[in-house]
This record gives sequence, C-alpha cells and structure tokens, in this order.
Amino acid sequence: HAGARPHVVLLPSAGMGHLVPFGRLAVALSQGDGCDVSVAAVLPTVSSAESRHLDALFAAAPAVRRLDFRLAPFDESEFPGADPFFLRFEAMRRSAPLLGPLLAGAGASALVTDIVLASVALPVARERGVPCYVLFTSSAAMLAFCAHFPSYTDASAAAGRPGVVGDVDVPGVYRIPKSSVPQALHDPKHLFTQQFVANGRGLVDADGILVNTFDAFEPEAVTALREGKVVSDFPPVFAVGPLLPVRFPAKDPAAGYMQWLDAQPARSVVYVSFGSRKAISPDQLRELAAGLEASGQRFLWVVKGAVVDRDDAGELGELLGDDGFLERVQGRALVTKGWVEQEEILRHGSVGLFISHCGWNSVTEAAAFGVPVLAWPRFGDQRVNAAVVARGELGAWEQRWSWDGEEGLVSGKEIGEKIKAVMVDDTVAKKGAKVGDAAAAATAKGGTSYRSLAEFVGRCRD
Ligand code: BUP
Repeated sequence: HAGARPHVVLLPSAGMGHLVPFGRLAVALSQGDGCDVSVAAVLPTVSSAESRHLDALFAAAPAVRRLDFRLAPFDESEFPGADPFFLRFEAMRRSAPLLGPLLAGAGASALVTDIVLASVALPVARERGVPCYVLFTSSAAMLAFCAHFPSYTDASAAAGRPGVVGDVDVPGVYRIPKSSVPQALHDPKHLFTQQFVANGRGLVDADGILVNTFDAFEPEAVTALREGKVVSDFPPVFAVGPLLPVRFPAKDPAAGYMQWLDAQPARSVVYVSFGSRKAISPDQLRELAAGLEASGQRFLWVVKGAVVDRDDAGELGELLGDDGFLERVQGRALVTKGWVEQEEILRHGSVGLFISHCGWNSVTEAAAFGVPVLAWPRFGDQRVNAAVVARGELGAWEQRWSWDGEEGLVSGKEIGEKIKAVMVDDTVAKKGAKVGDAAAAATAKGGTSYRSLAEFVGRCRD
C-alpha cells in the first residue's frame, strides 16, 4: 500500500521508564501528518503509576488509540525472589504468541516494540509480514553495549571464563568499565542476562531502531552504530530524541511544589530525585540531608523509598533523623515525597541543577530543558548513562560516589561542597544551557531528530 496511511502499533513494556517514552513517541507520531497510532496497554499493569499514566495519556491524546493487551497467565514461582519488573518482562515475552492476533486485529502496518521483547516480538511480526522496529528507551551508549554484549559473552564463554571478565570495549564507541556494567549481567545465568543477550542478538533482525537520544549528544555511539562498527549490517538507527514530554492538563495544576518554585529566583534551586525503584539506606539519606543543608543552596528534594510510601508527614522527619533538619531548612527548601510531575519541575526556570540517578528519561528531560545534572547513578544502566552526561557536558559525575556502601558512605560534608561548587560554577550552567540549545535544534523542523522521525514515518508508509 505505497502512500497509504500507516497504522503504527507501539508495544511498551513494564515500568515508567519504558512507558513514558512510548507515550511521547505515540504523541509525536500522531501529531505528524502521516500516521495512525495505537499503544498497547499491557494488562494488568505492575504499578498504579503506570495505570494512571496510561489513562492520562489516552485522555490527553485522543488521536492515540488504546489497544488492550492481556497477558497470558504466568507462574511466577518459577523465579523465587525475582524483581517484579524482570518477572513482568518474562511474562510479556511468554505472551508473544498473543501478539499475532493483536497485530492482525488492529490492522497494523508496523510494530514498534520495547527492547525487552525484541527477540520474541520480531519473529511474530515477521510471520505476519509486519515490519518490526525497536524503541530503545536508554542511551545510544547503552544500545551499542547491548548490541555488542552477545559477542562479548560468546568470546568469554569460549575462553572458558563466562561472564564479565573485565572492562567491555564497545567497538567504535568507548570502553565501558566493568563497574559500570549492570550488576545482573555479571551473572550469566541471571534471568535478566538471558533476556538481555537474546534481545541483543535479535536487534540485527529489526527493520530499524529508534533511540531516545540526539546525534549531537552522543555522536560516538550514534555514528559507530550507523557505520556498522559495533555490529556489521546493523539496522538503521533513528535518533529521535529527546522525545518531548506530553503535557497533561488534567494533572494537579496547583501542586504545592510548583507554587513554591514560582517564588524562587531563576536557576537557584537544586532538584533532587533518585527515581522510584530502590530505597536509599537511612544512613546515606541523612548524609544527603546534611549535604543539602551544608550546601547553603535552595533545594526541592523528592524523598522516595519503600519506607516513605505511607503518606504521613511525621515519618518524613523521622526518616531524615528527626534532628530538626526540616525546621532548619524551612524557607529555602521543600522536601516532599510521592510522585511529582518531574518534567514540569525541570521545565521551570527556577531549577538550576538536577541531582539524578540518571534513569535515561530523567537525563533526556534535563537535556531538553538545559538543566545541568550532578550524576549519582545507582544500578542498572545508570552508570553508563552518567558517563554520557559527563561526556556530553550536561553535567558532572563524581565516580567515587557509590550507593552500595562498598566505598563507604559519602559524607554530608563532601556532598555539600560538591553541590556548592557545581552551583557557583558558571561554566556548568552555560554548558547545560548549550546542551538544551542543541536538543532544541535537533527536534526543531529540519533538525537531526526531526528528520530521523520523518524518515521513520516515511518507511512505515512505503
Ligand atoms: Br520518581 C518520578 N515523577 O516522581 P527514568 C519519575 N517521574 O514524573 P527509571 C516523574 O518517570 P525509576 C517522579 O520524569 C521519568 O520520565 C520521570 O524514568 C518520571 O528512571 C520517568 O528517569 C522515570 O528513566 O525508573 O530508572 O527508568 O525512576 O522508576 O527508578
């Protein structure tokens, strides 16, 4: 059907870090002139944040169709103690046969799948004659690592030492230190490792890979992938980022923290958030509090962790040591817990620094709004992403700062000094703003990401 209006079906996987960029891509595609778009709502969702997000997405973007995808029953007892998100990835992978009828029912002309389903979704789409693309929701550096990792592990297994034996030199890109390789991948038998390797192998069969980055931010990785230096005959890479946040008018317009930000001077506030997936140890939490206090800066700190989920104002104080911290910083700081609209915070002109775990969406949001990042990665792909932040001059990464206690606690004194140094350094702010300008240029009409997205749509139409 050359020239016909294509119907692109998007298949996100579990977790906000995966769902958010799929929603953004759906809106970007539906706004152009060329595409019908459906998003598969994978049911049941793992977290309530995901169900709320799906509802808000379909309400805010009526052009995006909802396609319910009910998973097949899955016996989780096979994997005792596994992370709920890893389990969900596995449940989705095993439900792949149900994808065929879903695609046929929707009349899909192209499928865009999440990377965690790549190796199982590709053959199903192929069988139906539907072109299959992958949206990679992390950095291009991580994409290059993922594409290279299967041959790396093949080589280490062949040498009789399976697993990660040292730094991983991604051809044409750069060396990923052993300490930056996601922990689970150090164990070749880990469920996540098996999925990761299968998906990495599957990538070469995709019709193309979309990645939420932009050429100017990750030139080495994007170029090496496109030139086939990482893996030869690699599919086309469409760097379409930063995918822009969807504005949800219905969401909490009068949030207290937004009003508080309105009252602060331009670029004066340090925004602190480490994502939602892991609690911070109480000791490190208190050092962080001491550091923020000692920095003398204004700050907005979103405290997260299993222990603080209960909505009790008293507990926040208790968690932070109950030594009067909240009273002492009152006026120049806002400490909150629970979900915040992060993109609205980063968009706000009062924010001058983002202390972040470097989940890739957080990094792209900071890049989009030109907010410098002080990287403090925790696990998974976050150390690789932190290196991108440092290389791309979006901010700084203090590599000695770890979370697992191996190198001991990072002291409040050290944290405070670092925050202050970064905040008073004008070049940090200037470089951050420069990344923001480059991101805007990439997504503006005629920019690299704009053209990559148009090229992708063109291929779906052919
Ligand atoms: Br937490 C949090 N508000 O309170 P990443 C996150 N987000 O809007 P990763 C909020 O969720 P995790 C909050 O803006 C980003 O778009 C944030 O994705 C948004 O993190 C997304 O940054 C989170 O890629 O997961 O590691 O995937 O943050 O849940 O640990």
